Formats: sequence, structure tokens, C-alpha cells
Amino acid sequence: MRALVLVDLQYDFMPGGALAVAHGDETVPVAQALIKKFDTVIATQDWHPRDHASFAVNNPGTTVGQVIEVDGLPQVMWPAHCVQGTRGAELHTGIDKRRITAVFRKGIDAKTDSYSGFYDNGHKKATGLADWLNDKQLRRLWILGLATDYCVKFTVLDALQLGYEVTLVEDGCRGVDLAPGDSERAIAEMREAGAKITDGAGVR
Ligand code: VGL
Ligand code: ZN
Repeated sequence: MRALVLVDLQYDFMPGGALAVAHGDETVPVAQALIKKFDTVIATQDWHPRDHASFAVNNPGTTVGQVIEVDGLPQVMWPAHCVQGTRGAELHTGIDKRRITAVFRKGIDAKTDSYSGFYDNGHKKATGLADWLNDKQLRRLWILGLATDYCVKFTVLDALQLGYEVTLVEDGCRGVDLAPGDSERAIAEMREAGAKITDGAGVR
């Protein structure tokens, strides 16, 4: 059985948002068209407390885009984004929420970032997504969303490592590209790890 996984389709990652991804809103119609083809639709939601360690404002002397060490892990400094309860953290209304079967929130612990929908960046704590999928015997995942080079990439790599069959819906993704080419490299990495790559129109 299969599931569609929508990664972080939240206003802060859309044009005009706090951590805007160029053309991020173009993922929404791709997602909405696919939603109708799946019985099970999962959404992940970046859901940070205001004092989250990934925000540059919470690490005096740092600037956005800089990489520092937090708890022994490299951590990119981001603008404050997807703060719990704010509009920027909400899922885009172009996504029919009635068709979302379950939402998994991540990045809730102030000290730990979580790009993947499955684990925090240190792989210490699970979000519950894998248990949920396994319970329903969902082994084939179609994944799209924001951002290609962060949350989509780490969600796909974790899914592959956990033994799911993964198809990346490439036209349903857009990347941050802090360094030019990051998204292209992320897609190559996902493919090399075993992900199939398709466009939304190729999904039956
Ligand atoms: C993301 C950076 C920080 C993402 C989340 O959704 O890709 N990127 N938090
Ligand atoms: Zn975040």
C-alpha cells in the first residue's frame, strides 16, 4: 500500500514567507493534483518554539546562512520561521486539509533541529511517522515539498534507509540553494541512494 508525503508546505517557505523558497508556491498545485490520487496523505510540519536553536536571532553574533555547531552537530543559521501557532507555520490553504490523513510535526524541541519527517538531525528521537506507516502497512511512498535540499532530502534518505520504496515527485519540490546547485546535488544524492524520480503527471 502507498502513501503521499507532503513535506513542509507551509507559508514561511513560500514567496513572502520568513524562509522563502523561490517558486515554493509552485509545489502546491502539484501536491493538490496528487492528493486526489492517494487514499493516504501525510503532511509534515516544521513547528518550532520561538527560542529554537536553528534561528540566527537566538545565537548572538551569527548571521543567516552561517553554519555553527549545536550539540556537536553542524547547524545552519536560519531566519526565525515556522514558529508554533503563527500563520507562517500553517499549511498552505491550496492543500485540501480534509484529505490529509495525518500530520507529523518536527523541530519542536528548542535545542534540536529536524529536517527529516522521521527523525531529528541527530537521529536520536523518532517523530512517530515510521511507526504510523508500519502500523498501516504502507511501504511505498511518493514524496514532494519544501525544501528539496533540506527537509525533502533528509526525509527521502531516512525513508530509504528505513526500507520504504521511495519515489520523489521532482516538479513538486523547490530548493533553498544557499549554494548554487544544492538542489541538483540533493536530487542526485537521493537517486543514488535508491529513490525513483518522477513528475506529478507520471503518477497514476
Ligand atoms: C527547512 C530549513 C529549516 C525545510 C526547515 O523545510 O526544508 N529548511 N527548516
Ligand atoms: Zn525549520
